[in-house]
Amino acid sequence: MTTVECRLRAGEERSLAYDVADGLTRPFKELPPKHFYDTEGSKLFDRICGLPEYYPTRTERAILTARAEDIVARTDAAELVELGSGMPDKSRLLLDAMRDAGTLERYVPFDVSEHVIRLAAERLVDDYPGLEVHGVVGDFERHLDAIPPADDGTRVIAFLGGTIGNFLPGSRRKFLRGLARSLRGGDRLLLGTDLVKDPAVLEAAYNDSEGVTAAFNKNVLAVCNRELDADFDLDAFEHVAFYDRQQEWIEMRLRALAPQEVCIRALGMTVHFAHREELRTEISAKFTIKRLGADLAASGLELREVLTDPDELFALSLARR
Ligand code: AVJ
Repeated sequence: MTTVECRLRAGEERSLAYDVADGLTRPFKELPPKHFYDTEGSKLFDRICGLPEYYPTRTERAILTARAEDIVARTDAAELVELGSGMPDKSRLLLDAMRDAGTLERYVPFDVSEHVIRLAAERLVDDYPGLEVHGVVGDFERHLDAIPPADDGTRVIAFLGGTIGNFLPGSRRKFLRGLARSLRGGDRLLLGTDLVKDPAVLEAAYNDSEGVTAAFNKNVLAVCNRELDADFDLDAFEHVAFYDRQQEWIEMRLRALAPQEVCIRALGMTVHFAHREELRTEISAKFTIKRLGADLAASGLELREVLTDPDELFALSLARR
């Protein structure tokens, strides 16, 4: 059985107009990374996930493949809530283990795209007989309260892929506090985080040789052109990605190659870029286990277990209230 609850009205999907008006009038221009993921951007992201330099996706999948059974045995999970689910290829590893353990009852995918949720739900109810799918269409920064109350069984809330790294430290803890509130005693948070490592390895992952990440980064300008009737020239910007060792995060920016005016007609705005001026488009925080534990603790969560790969590139953690 499938239900889909919709917290986003059409058009409001990604609050782009507000974020552009706000972000491009700041003294240091910036746009939040959630606007990367239109149809084209999601395709580019899928390509990034398959790049030789981009280790997080395949490493997380390898950890899940090796440990899903173990995770399920430790949690006895009847229900999997997945934030930013997209197409649930990784969640299948968990759902398989839950089915095999005989505990699987419900899957709650949470995503901004209603289309993606309906498609995923359709396939999953076919593949897992008896599975209840309760989709939530929403923005997990604003609509966590739309997660349905848990049944009797244990619930695992999964936030995979390292997307937690997109939050700045303060809002990261605030977000985790919100998640903590939707966990009861036996429930667990399953969190995927990219780990601090050799800066050369990190920087290569965001400066791939095929230029897919560069295209992904610039695509946010194409999103503005289409959605807000803007006239960004994608060739007038270059992709920049570097590791900030102090902050322990990757920063992606777009650097203007010449001074220019960009007209954003839907907002009645003209934005000036100076020569080499940079627009910040993403931060992607990298974690040490110590800092992860501290972030969780500050948010009312206890780090119970860290699962990692042999090279300690990526971590999957289990935490509880
Ligand atoms: C989806 C946020 C985890 O930060 O590595 C990939 C997005 N940006 N390449 C990341 C991304 C550039 C990705 N997350």
